[in-house]
Amino acid sequence: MEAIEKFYQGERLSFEDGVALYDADLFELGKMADAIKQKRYGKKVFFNVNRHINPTNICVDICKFCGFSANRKNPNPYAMTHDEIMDIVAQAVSRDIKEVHIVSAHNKEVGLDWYFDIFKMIKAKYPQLHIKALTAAEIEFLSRTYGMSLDEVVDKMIASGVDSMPGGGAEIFDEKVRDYICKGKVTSRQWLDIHKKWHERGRMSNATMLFGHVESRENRIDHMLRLRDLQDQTGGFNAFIPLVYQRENNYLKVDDFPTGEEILKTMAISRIMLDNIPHIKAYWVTSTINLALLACEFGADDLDGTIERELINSASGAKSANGMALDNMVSLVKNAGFVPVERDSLYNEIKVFG
Ligand code: V47
Repeated sequence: MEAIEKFYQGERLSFEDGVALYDADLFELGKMADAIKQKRYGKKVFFNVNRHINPTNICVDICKFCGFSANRKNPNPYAMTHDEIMDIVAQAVSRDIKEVHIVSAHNKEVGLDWYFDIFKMIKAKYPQLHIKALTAAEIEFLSRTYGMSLDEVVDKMIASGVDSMPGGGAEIFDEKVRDYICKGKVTSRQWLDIHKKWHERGRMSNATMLFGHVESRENRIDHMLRLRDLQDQTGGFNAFIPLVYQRENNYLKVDDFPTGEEILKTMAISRIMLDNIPHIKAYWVTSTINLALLACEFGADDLDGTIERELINSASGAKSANGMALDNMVSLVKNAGFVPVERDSLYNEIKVFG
């Protein structure tokens, strides 16, 4: 196959090459992706000791795939107080977490300061803690709701103590699919523009892709290439995270779900196509830990983290609500034949579990 020959000649692959790779043998793709991974990181598999916090599920936007936001199917609206959030952070800090990952729904009732005071309070009390918070979708919502420019919101994040941006809200960039699954929220162009603004301020972020629903293979490659183009300009993405679609409690009905083979191919192809993004995260929450560990033989090098509590993907069926204990994470990674490495949010190594 021409795409494979180009790969071994060290050439950058095109859109057509990326689509063609899906017809290659899974193990051939695995060999290619693993070669990249091993050259960069050997047998290391990274993870973070972190706490995910989802402070509210009340949302003005409607995404068909979302089982988290309060709606007719899921009528349990909540918005945490700052005291409740600080209690969660205090308990997590006592367990030596290094990062809080804070993602909310688009809640008009709580006010602008409710969002930013969360970060200010955490940073004031725990300056050493890395705050990864506000997806591009939340940033666009705040800009739209409070008449602020995207630049103003981004500057306010930095002034409030946010260190890096998570990759959520990217879904699928193809405008037709995006209109079908999440019309009305951040557009693809805005998503990329917001990350560009963030990178231009010297900050790092991640990028996700929600796959395994109504999108095509072509849509996935197009998504990856839009990210690769931005990364060529800014170098600000740390990790690419393919999120496997979870199907429960939502309004996006899908007949065919991706097989394990399709998921692993997507992981491997993302490692091959995204030659300029350092890390590929196999997010165990949406792929299951077993498949995530297997994905580490197909180009992935990172598992996200211990998480402690997760509400967005588990609302749609992922078995991740209570996170994973550190010991468990370490022994699973070791048993799979890898070297577990605890990292910080910017991928500096904290501890190698030899
Ligand atoms: O933006 C929502 C996705 C994302 C479903 O940056 C769903 O390190 C699957 O972005 N099935 C939030 N996915 C999670 C996220 C994330 C997770 C881990 C690490 C990082 C990072 C970012 O979850 C949303 C949306 O794309 N999502 N519903 C669903 N039914």
